[in-house]
Amino acid sequence: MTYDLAIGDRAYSSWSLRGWLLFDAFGLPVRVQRARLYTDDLPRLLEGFFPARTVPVMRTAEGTVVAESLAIAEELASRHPEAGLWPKDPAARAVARMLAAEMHAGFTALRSHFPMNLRISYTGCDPTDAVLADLARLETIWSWARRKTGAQGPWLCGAYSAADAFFAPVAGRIAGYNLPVGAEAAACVAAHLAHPSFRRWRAMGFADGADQEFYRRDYPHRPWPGPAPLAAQAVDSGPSVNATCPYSGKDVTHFLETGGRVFGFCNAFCRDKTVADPEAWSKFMALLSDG
Ligand SMILES: N[C@@H](CCC(=O)N[C@@H](CS)C(=O)NCC(=O)O)C(=O)O
Repeated sequence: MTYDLAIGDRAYSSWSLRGWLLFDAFGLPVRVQRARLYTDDLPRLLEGFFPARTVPVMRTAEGTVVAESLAIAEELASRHPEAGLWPKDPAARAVARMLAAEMHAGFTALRSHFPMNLRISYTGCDPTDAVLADLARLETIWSWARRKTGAQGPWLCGAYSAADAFFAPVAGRIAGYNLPVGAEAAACVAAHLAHPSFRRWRAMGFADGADQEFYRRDYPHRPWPGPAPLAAQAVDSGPSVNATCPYSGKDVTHFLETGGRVFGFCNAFCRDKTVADPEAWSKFMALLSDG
């Protein structure tokens, strides 16, 4: 059973990130259709997902359209109880549900002052009092959730759950605008930035097209605080170590160079997402270590 999921630009669409993580981080199969925010592409894409107004929106195998990230989480959890979207323990599950719902409905100052932009990290951003209040609330409920559920690792309710997926864009904002949080929240942010699904999403976000002007800010830049990607660059031509694409098995047409070796892919998107973060892609890393 495969789902269709409509999303916006990966670098900028925080709700789309939540929606996609509900599949990717829990091993659920999904076919993605993407449209650029602020263009006619988005309403055009949504025509196929009537009556959705926003992304993310999914269509189930039997053709039912489910918009709203919280509804997507609940529907997937009901259909795939084995996937572990919510914690099994009833008390931890209640905490996770509350956290996701509060994120869905709140944190408006943080969201409007610091829109998610996973392509860059700024510094010197001077959060307003309203943003600082949102960050304090975030730290309160994160810490409460971890204590309440006895979470040992960095995630909010024990194992990674839908509650963590809901806060992944906030982690992106804290990283992207260098927002002040204490050590416990900073560890949670670092775990998001290193999470394999988050890394793949961010890498694809660099391959989605040009920067969106709406998200450009004048703050000074700093290096992205997540794992530093292996150095790789797009190159015009082969020959490459491999004759067929590590992802599709088709003949290679687009190339990247890393560590003095050239590797091929069957399209620009797959080449560029690999350039952005080679280690995010296990099939490429297998090729790199074999090649
Ligand atoms: N409450 C919705 C919010 C979705 C949302 O606002 N998505 C934005 C993109 S991040 C969107 O589709 N904007 C297009 C528009 O509002 O026309 C959810 O949980 O999915």
